[in-house]
Amino acid sequence: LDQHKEKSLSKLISKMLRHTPKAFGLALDPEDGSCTLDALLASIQAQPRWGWVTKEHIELVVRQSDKQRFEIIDARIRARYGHSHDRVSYAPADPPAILYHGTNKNALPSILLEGLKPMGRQYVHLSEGTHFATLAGSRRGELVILEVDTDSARQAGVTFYYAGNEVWLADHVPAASCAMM
Ligand code: HQG
Repeated sequence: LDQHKEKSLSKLISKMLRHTPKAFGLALDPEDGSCTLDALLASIQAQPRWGWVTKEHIELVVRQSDKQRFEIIDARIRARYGHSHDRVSYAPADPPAILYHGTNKNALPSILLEGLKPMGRQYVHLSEGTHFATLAGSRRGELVILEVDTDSARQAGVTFYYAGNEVWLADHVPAASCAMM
């Protein structure tokens, strides 16, 4: 699988598991957002130009994902994070004292005013280290990394959820809990 095809397949799977499963005839488990690998494979193969995909291709994309976007457990696959509204429920968890959020310079004034909002996704995305935050924030212009003080956010009523592999999620983070690095 060449790199271009691998990336396209990863994007297709992201779309199917995070955003519009129904448009692909895919029913996801309402709790964890998973489906069987077989169901995903059948839905991919049914797409024009994607008939050549095999289960090994999907496993390769899952394994190679720089940000561990997906996970396969017991022949079921799901996106670990990144969903649009109402797709997956996570158990609340205790975060480290500081989490990072990567964003861009243009979004900063609005974030410092109203805090971090999920925008088009189900949750705000945060990470334990700056690597993930850097990748996320570098996508749309000049990178800015924010430090989130999770204790103060929790005192303000924010619940944090762990999505695995250093990624944390929250419904909202007040501006008062965000500081520029
Ligand atoms: C910003 C991708 C204005 C926020 C990434 C971000 C990540 C505000 C953008 C994962 C705001 C939303 C998630 C406010 C937040 N005013 N802008 N009040 N609050 N924002 O893509 O965190 O590669 O929905 O800073 O790399 O960037 O697709 O969220 O810039 O891992 O796997 O609004 O998705 O992963 O953008 O990215 P997004 P995100 P994949």
